Amino acid sequence: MSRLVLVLGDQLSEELIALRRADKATDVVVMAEVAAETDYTAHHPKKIALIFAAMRKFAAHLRKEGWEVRYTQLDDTENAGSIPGELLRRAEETGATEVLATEPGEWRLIEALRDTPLDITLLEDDRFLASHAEFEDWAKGRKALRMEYFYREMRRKTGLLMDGDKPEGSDWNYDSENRKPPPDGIGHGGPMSFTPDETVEEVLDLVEARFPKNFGTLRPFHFATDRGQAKRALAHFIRHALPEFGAYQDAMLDEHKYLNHALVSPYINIGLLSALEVCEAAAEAYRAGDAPLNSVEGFIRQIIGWREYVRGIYFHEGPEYPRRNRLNQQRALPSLYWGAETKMRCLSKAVEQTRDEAYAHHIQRLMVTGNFALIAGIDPAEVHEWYLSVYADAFEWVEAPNTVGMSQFADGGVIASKPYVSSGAYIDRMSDYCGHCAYKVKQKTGEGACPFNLLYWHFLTRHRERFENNPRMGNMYRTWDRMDEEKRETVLAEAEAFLKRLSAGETV
Ligand code: FAD
Ligand code: DLZ
Ligand code: SF4
Repeated sequence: MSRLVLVLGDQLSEELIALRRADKATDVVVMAEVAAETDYTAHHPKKIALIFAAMRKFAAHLRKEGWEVRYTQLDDTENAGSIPGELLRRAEETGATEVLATEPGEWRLIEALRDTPLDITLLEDDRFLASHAEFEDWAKGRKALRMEYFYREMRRKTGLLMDGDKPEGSDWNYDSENRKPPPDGIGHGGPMSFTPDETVEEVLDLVEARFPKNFGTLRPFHFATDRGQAKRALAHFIRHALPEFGAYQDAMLDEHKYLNHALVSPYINIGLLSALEVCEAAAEAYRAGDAPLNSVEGFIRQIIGWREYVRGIYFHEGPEYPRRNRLNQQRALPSLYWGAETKMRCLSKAVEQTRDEAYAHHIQRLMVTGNFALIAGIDPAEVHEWYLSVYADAFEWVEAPNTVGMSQFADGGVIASKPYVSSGAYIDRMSDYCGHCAYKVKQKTGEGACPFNLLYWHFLTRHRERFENNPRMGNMYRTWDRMDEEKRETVLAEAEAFLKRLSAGETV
């Protein structure tokens, strides 16, 4: 009797455990475009198109390799509308009662599969370097689960940038050489872009017709949608951008959306590239003398460090993690996140780029949109919903720890040892936004003062009880306490007035 083999839209890899365990001669692969997955959040149209196009091409590839694939398109009349529904329909059709599935990256879908009345074997997704058991072993007995120590374990485990049992170049982390402010003319010509082929065009037409109201621009569409293209995009990054990746990793430029970032997260997350092959390509560039250690180490750390670590945290902390709100912030997400006009140049650029590309790089996500939401007191559940929907690489296992934990401190410090908040000075140092802004970054109060300057202090005062004894934040409170009282009162009153205008939907 044949079994069904479930392949989800972010599991598009031939090496997927469910495919490795299946029998090509007798088992039937099930893939389905379904409303339950397109509608659990209002995904960016480019994200839906990327997933559907890559799913359709992967199904064609599997068929060429000799698999029987039952593929359901979103507009098929028989479409059951959900992954469990599609499994049940295909089970009835084929007479199969057993299903091989690779664990989904979201509790919601794991629970839905567990509730499906079929004999479903959920196999642990071994596209990740650390298994659940390894992460739990590492976490056991630790007071704080800090990424840096986990990362060193992953370096040892993979042997990446290792010189015997010592780190290459003798340090584990070269961040002190990174994070330089941007000089003029940095950044390569951007990531490789791909002209839509027939399959992609068909999907674009479908997405355009079915999701006209979702936030985001669908065309032009230039993502890689199969493994061959994703490998070319990776090679392009390694050659043209990796050498300067480290030095200007945190830079932001008004007219330069990608700087030296890779734009490989969507491809790794949906299975077109493996995390290890991406890191090995970077390590090879170092060995060949084509990229310096600070860049290569910085890049590899993001993947075998941060990426693996946040995935471990998501499963370690459990299904209620995305709903945490330890700072009890309640303000609704302002409409500027959905493209309403704002005079704040940094935010308008980050949101505009997000709308057009379904992409913003890490520092835009953390120190512009994330920082603003945190200091303005936005409800982290709404912030989480926004990040989950607007980025092409957003899947809950990776998005929620980054948003709820790292960016909004809503987990109370599981991930970050202090909140990532800053005044306008940080954005000014790392970008060229402020020069084009209606606000004045150097102005602390009064007409035209940068809102980040006001809200930063408002945040610290609101949460003084929680943070003033944090050893990494004492300096901030001492600076605040040294300001004369009248100035402090003005800052807080102006911050309040700003927040009132923000919540009233005025253009700020
Ligand atoms: P590069 O800067 O070139 O980095 C290389 C790779 O490192 C990335 O492709 C990615 O695979 C990995 N990486 C880097 N930082 C992280 C991180 N913090 N966590 C996990 N992987 C990382 N990343 C996602 O993949 N999906 C998300 O939904 C997501 N949401 C985020 C939300 C917030 C609030 C923040 C602050 C960060 C988020 N990130 C997310 C992490 C990071 O911003 C993106 O991985 C990165 O911007 C992707 O672009 P890139 O491929 O050009 O990355
Ligand atoms: C994100 C997404 C979307 C938009 N659509 C589908 C789909 O129609 N079919 C599918 O199998 N997967 C889709 N996905 C990816 C899933 O939502 C993803 O597998 C879960 O969020 C777990 O990571
Ligand atoms: Fe952003 Fe303030 Fe700079 Fe304007 S002045 S771009 S609001 S940091």
